[in-house]
Amino acid sequence: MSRMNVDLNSVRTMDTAQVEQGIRRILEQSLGVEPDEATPGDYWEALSLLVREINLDRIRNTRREEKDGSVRRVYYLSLEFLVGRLLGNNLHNLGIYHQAEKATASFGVNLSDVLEYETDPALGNGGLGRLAACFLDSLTTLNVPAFGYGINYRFGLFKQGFVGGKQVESPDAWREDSFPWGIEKPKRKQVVRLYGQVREVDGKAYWDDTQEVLGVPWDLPVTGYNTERVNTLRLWEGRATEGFDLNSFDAGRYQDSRFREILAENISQVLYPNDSHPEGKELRLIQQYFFVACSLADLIARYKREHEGWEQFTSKVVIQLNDTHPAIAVPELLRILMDEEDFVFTKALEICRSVFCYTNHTLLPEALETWSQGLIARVLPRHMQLIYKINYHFLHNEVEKHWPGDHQMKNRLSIIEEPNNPAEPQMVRMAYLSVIGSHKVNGVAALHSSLVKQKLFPEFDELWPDKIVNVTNGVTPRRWLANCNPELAELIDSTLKSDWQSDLARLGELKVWADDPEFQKKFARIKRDNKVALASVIDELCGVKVNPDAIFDVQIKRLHEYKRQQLNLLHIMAVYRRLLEDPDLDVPHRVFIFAAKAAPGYLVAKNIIYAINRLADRVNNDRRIRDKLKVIFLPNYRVSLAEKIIPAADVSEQISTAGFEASGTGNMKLALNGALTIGTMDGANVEIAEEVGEENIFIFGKTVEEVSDLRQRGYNPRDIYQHNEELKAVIDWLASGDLSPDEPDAFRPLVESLLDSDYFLTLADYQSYSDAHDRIVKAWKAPSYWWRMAIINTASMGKFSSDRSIVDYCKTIWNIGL
Ligand code: GL9
Repeated sequence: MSRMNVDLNSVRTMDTAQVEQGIRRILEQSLGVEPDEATPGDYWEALSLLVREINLDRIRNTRREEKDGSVRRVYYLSLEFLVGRLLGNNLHNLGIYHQAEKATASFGVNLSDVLEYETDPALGNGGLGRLAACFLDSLTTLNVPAFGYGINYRFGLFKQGFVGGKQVESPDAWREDSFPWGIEKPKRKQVVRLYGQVREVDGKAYWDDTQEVLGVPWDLPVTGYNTERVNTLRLWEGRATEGFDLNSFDAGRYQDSRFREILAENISQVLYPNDSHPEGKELRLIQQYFFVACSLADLIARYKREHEGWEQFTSKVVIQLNDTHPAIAVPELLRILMDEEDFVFTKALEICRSVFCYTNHTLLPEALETWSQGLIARVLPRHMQLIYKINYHFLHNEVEKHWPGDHQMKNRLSIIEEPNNPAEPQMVRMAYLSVIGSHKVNGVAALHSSLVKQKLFPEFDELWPDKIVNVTNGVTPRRWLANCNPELAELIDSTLKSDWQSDLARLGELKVWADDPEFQKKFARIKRDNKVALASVIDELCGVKVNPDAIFDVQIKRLHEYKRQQLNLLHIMAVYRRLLEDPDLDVPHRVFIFAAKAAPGYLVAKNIIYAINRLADRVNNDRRIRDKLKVIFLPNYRVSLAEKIIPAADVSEQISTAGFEASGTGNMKLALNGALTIGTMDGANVEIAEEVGEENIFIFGKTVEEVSDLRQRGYNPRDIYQHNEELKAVIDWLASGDLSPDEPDAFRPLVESLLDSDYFLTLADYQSYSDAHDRIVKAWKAPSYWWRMAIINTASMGKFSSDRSIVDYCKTIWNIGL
């Protein structure tokens, strides 16, 4: 693997005076404003443009270095990249954050105010998209030649507001704000074909009469920590192939030409806001194919510029499929190899299998993508043929060889799912296509990967015992500690005197300080400062004053029943009742903080948001409980808000039903910043518990085995409801309409979901959860004990750096030596 060795020391050592000169030059010459008239927004723009100049220099150097083609490149295909704001992160990676701080101060402006002017690109739904962004940061930091490929959505994830406590969505037209990071590359545009039909002549397939759209790339620079390398995130935008088509207008085919334009421009308009069930819409399938086709054509063109022939393709290219969203890449590469490059099928499939790998991010059955055979055949007729061909080969050679004569097995493993009812369409299972087309499949945490083997793909695991592997997720310590919590980063710097940011395992050395009263004091002081800062955000956004000496207990993630915000809600209702019964109760003050977006069509999730907001209204205005309890729902959760909440959290709620959260990554970010986890044995919580030790985490609830036993025995939530007095009281209260007098039945969807089926076992885990909270209260009352645990949590998070995840991918999946 080639280590970059480009001399950019002049940049690395840019001093305050140079940054100051740069800002002045750009203000005057590019933005046309005098420094003393410039607004903080102008400073943001000037500083961003300065950083952009540096990045562009480095991108050119990176490209020059790689021209000899000696390296294997990683191509990370993902429909989502939740990159977050880039200026602060770039300054940090370039090693000029402090210089920029001083330079802006010399103009009389505060850098952290300046950074707030950046729009927060929300090109993802949640964990899956944010993971892709952390991975790009780590790939670059580790000097791995890599490209991210995705879509440059005009509208990111919707903005969330509350009206009377209910979620309302509005469009996020983020590109209307100035955003100097993206650079259009019209020369690298691609033509994508859709629809049409396939003709066969002499055994060769021709895909004709297609509609064509253009993909135009926008490049975002991806900087790494302590490296000169800058990788590229290439995001495609749909355009019409030509403007107004006079020929078809003359021929009376006006509609055809308009259709092309409308189709093309719609492709990259919106990110679909569902986090757990695919939207079976034609446009979504087109989005998937569009970005896959552009990306494959682009990477093949790059390969051809650097190499003769196809011999080296599999040793120079590896393509990671982020979930099944880009799975159509398998038949697309097959099509290119067979129809355009004249490979025979078996050889083409072999090539596909050596370059593709697939990451599974969820076990939720409703989240497993399928497309109707008819839809694929209409939009991508050649691809549907090739999927049949892959399937035939797989079933009649590979499955037949392993399970001779077993027709049931062929049915089970077929890429094409036969409907139970013949009136229903045949469905194409994208996960099976991904497994069959890849050389490795990975889950995202140890528990998840073992469930992928045992529950999701047991037959594939038997057929190919080495194919399914684990790579536990990670988060970048640059954004999620160094940038978002500079005070803690400084304390760690001065304590360890080593570069923990590029070797997070070094945090382990902090453990010797865990009992040191002086160190504890500093650690606690920093947490308090961060809580004061968050308190002012809360006041600004919610108009509620919270006490920074209270326990800040946070649950921040998408709203989903399996994540069980409703469990948190029921418990807070119980705490409130206890306080009403005895306002003198000797308990610490507590602030429960939520932030979460619900998919716009997910009614129960929206109902939970409404219930929390209604409860918050009641609790926060009740003087009887003397501020001992506050409930906050921060609107419009996004990366930049997470960066403010995480450093201020004392308690991290990771309370999913065991077996449902594939990994979680917020759990890692929060523990890294010294929050104590209350969590189930699910996802990466299991590994967090292993790292911090069970005495430093509050584990509760049923395990995966207990969940499945309980289901098998037959679970009736009403049994628990009848026998748990407190739980019964809060559910009755919720059902009574007391929290929503204007709309007495408002919470019926939630109450029914809890009492009728309780699929996610909220009631079954309630008592154990409530007991775990009592243990938290007890621990809080002994500060030296609490801060010891918090320090041990931070010190034990070394494993959860995304650098470690990327090293694992390099070793076990990509065959890249570091
Ligand atoms: C997810 C899983 O649910 C998380 O547990 C996991 O940490 C991430 C990253 O691997 O992937 N899968 C998934 O579809 N989402 C995840 O967060 N959902 C969203 O991104 C909204």
